[in-house]
Amino acid sequence: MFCYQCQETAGNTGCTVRGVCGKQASTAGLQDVLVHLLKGIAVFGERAPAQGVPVADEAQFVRQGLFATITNANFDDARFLDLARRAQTVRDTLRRKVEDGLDPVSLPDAATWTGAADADFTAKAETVGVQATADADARSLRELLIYGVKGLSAYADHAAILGQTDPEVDAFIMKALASTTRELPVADMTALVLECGATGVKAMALLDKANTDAYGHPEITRVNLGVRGNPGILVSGHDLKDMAELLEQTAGTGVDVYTHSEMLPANAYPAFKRYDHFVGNYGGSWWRQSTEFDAFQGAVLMTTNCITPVKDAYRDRLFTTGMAGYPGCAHIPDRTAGRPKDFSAVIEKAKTCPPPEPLEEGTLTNGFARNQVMALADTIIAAVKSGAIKRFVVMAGCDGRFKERRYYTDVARALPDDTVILTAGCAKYRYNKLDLGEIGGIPRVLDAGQCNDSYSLAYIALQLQKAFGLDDINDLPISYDIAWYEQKAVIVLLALLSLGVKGIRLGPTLPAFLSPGVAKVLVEQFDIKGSNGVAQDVEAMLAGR
Ligand code: FSO
Ligand code: SF4
Repeated sequence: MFCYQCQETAGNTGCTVRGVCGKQASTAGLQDVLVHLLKGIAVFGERAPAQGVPVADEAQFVRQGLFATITNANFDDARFLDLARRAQTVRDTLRRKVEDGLDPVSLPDAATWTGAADADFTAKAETVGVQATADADARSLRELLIYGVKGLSAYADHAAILGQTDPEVDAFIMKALASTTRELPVADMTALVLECGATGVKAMALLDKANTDAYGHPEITRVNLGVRGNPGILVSGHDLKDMAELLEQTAGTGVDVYTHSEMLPANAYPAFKRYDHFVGNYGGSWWRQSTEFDAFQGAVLMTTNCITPVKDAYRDRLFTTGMAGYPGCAHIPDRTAGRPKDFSAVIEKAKTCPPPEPLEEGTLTNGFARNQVMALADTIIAAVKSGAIKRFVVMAGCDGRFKERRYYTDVARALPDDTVILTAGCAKYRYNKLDLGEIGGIPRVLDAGQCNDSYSLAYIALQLQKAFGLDDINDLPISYDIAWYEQKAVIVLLALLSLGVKGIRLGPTLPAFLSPGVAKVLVEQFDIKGSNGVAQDVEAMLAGR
């Protein structure tokens, strides 16, 4: 196996024996084969619009297939084998619809290779995947594009689940994936990476609309961190529709519902707050789940990533759904014919469990997505004009297991009292429970929600730019100190670059998939930087560097 798609890749070069995330070599191989076949679908999907052939279903399949390969989403070989077989069928059916005028000789292997026995798929993994591209810069740009498209697909899939799709986003996914089957000049590959960022902004805007149309605008909410005496279900991941349906199905059952990790922002949505049995948030960041799921004692529902290797202590009470999966854990099937998912197995399991052990007490203030921040815009703008707020620091992105991530806690502590941290994603768990105080009633940590809600941060920056009458977004008193882990952070980064944001600090390490040549381009064009340590970074950010 060879995988270097996330920040925790072995030795910051690549996982070659088993993933640091727990991914087995067999799973990595099947994921590579699946991505290869999805590229084959894209080769035909790219042609379809010009021939008047609709590809909405195929695009959905591609989005979901890519979503399943995101770090920590799905560890189940059987699911990947099934997805790979279905990918062949989707590809070959689409080919028949668009093959008029197609030169079969010019087709890449991804568009034609067909496996029959399970062993064919396993063997195919040897010849596809990251290392199939020999040139270092071409490989780097291809993978950067693929990881961006994986993140894009995750966001677009969340929006699609709520009924919102954008043919332009889907067309770009097809074009981008198809491009990776061809030898292209570096300039064309770089342009595609930037187009990916611009498409990411569209997808994030679409998801923001989908979430807020369905569940209202997040509002300032004090989220309870304690527990009650009933059995409970702990919901993790990012899928709000799963949350909505589970809340509805648990009402009146005597089972309480709590959020974990990236589901924390669900507490701030009006549509969810009305449920009395929605108690609050339990625990912290995704990587703490091995101890926190143990202590929770009840049923756990993983709606997306991040899953860590499942311990025996809670294996029989952990359920996956959507594109998430883990061998040996029960999976809640998808919706059929517009009917809600059936969470009764999760609820019945919860009823047999003791209530959660308390981990902490008190509350956490949440709900500063774009609408809520804009409601406070006058106060915020006045505070900037008076000098009460000197600088905003965007510390969005992901959290991770490694102790170097203490850097983000230390930066939050070291930032002076006249700075405000804007955050989204699980990166916030490094500092969201510190008492960093307020500035004139505005908390010094404004949490816009999940990484999926990063659009809010871009929106806030663009509105501030307008309010201050600035031509350049980089003239705002905003610094970016972004933490990345997996591929959704890649699309957030590319989206910020496409908006013209320069000088982003990216940590805790720069991606292993950036070749020296590609890293140089990012530094020269966008002034992307790594970290120089807490003191130096804070000083530089306060000086606008
Ligand atoms: Fe975190 Fe995991 Fe949301 Fe990621 S829980 S790391 S960027 O999957 O998706 O922020
Ligand atoms: Fe390694 Fe990350 Fe890939 Fe897992 S997702 S195998 S930790 S690079």
